[in-house]
Amino acid sequence: MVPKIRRPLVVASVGLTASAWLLQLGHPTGAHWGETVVLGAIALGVGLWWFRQQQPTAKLDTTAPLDRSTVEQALKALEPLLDQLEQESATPASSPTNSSLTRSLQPSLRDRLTLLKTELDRNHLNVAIVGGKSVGKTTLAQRLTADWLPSTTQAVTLTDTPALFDELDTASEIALAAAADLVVFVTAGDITDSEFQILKDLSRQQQRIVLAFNKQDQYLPGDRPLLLQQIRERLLGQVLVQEVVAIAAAPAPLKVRQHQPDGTILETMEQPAPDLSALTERLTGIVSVAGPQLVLNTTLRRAAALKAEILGALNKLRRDRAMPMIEQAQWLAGAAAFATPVPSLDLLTTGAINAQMVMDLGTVYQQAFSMEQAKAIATTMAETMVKLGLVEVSTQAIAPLLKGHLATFAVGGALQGVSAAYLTRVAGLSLVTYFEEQSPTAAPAGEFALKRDRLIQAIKAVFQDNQRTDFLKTLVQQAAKQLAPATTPPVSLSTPPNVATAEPLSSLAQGSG
Ligand SMILES: Nc1nc2c(ncn2[C@@H]2O[C@H](COP(=O)(O)OP(=O)(O)O)[C@@H](O)[C@H]2O)c(=O)[nH]1
Ligand SMILES: [Mg+2]
Repeated sequence: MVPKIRRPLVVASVGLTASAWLLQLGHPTGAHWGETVVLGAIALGVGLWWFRQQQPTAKLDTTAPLDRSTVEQALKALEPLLDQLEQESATPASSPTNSSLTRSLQPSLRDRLTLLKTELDRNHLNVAIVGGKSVGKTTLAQRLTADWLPSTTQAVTLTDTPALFDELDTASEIALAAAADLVVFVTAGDITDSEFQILKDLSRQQQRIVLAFNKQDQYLPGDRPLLLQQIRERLLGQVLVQEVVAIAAAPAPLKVRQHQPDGTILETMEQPAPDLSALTERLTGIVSVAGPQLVLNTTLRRAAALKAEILGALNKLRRDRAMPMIEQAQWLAGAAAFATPVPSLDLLTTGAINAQMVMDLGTVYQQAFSMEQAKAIATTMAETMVKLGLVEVSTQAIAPLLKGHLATFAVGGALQGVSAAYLTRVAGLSLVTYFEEQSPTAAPAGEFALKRDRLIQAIKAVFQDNQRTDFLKTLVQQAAKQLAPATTPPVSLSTPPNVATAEPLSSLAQGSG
């Protein structure tokens, strides 16, 4: 078999990568070290995109070692969050299924924190071998197990992970890699965009990576140094230059032609020996020197992942409580606008954003503010929504959808009713998004300060998110039932039954501010 020769494929945008790298170097490490972590890998519901946006760009910094007390503090900081989660799920939830879900979730979160604390003293190192399909991961794992592991004094477990890019579940594969102390990232050619993205994610999580450029035998000897150089340049800022090494875990047999004395040619197959020396040298160097450091890094990464999970559980619990409140306020506002139509621009100023809703949501999210402050927030939101033109945009989107749906009752107030319900919903969801961004534990009373810019951003984001026609259609369908005359009792929807048609006006009178 003639070895397949591959031509250099790597086209590195060196200039760009290098300058991005320099920019990263300019960043101070800051107190957020490690918090960037697994958030990207674990999807935790709607609120988290916000957190992710706020993450500072972590820099690749192997020169400033993480000290144990930083990690201990990070672990300690999880305790009040867990306490908060426990405390809030102990109070009866609006729906029994929710509370039982969080109850079953919590022991494991608490246990995981306890376990993480013992992890600080772990001696054993976990090395994960990751990479794309058929790049030689399994072959390499077998070779390292046979040839390298016995020679190291450090206790090491090697894990051969299934392919990263099988389209199976990249996120969970990244999470797997993030859980390891050291990643051997295997590639067999140029770095693809998805490989680059994953490497970037891992290095942002302060994951130590050795990149093994495998199947060297597939390239002409003269091309190999240049290829290695190109990969190193492409990965500047993600993987240290000296951690990018060239190997051949299982070189293909070579056909050797020998001229015989009788003039014939004898063809034989020769099996070249595997060449892993550059890799094993690096691995030995790293595990013998950096072991405890790697363990600290892993523990901090896992602490951040656990924090994200706790916050996710807390936000889920709070959302489950907030949603019925929003829906209630939404139909109250809808019913009021339906009964007493006002010019559409006045929708918001006439209490569509109910200060009581603001107050109630604030309580769910441990935001201690007064009714006066709740009213101020409601006013700020109404003004913002008017300024952003949300009233026109939504009434224009809703009007055509009303045709055919609300034939059964007066159409006059229908547009106003649905619009008011919709805008109230947007306001409620915006507040939820905003509150999720704030400290999850209660601030002392009287210290509440509204971050207006963030609230405005939340409104914009939520509005954009809810502009889909299918959502508006559902709302119109629900409105047809919620706002219809009492002769057609509302079918049970996701809204609580007490938000029926009989008492909206009186309730609104108590509730609006
Ligand atoms: N030519 C060549 N082939 C290799 C090398 N390493 C592994 N392979 C082959 O690549 C194929 C895929 O290897 P495997 O270890 O199963 O890849 P995995 O999917 O990443 O686990 C197998 O046929 C291996 O023999 C190498 O260094 N050179
Ligand atoms: Mg494999």
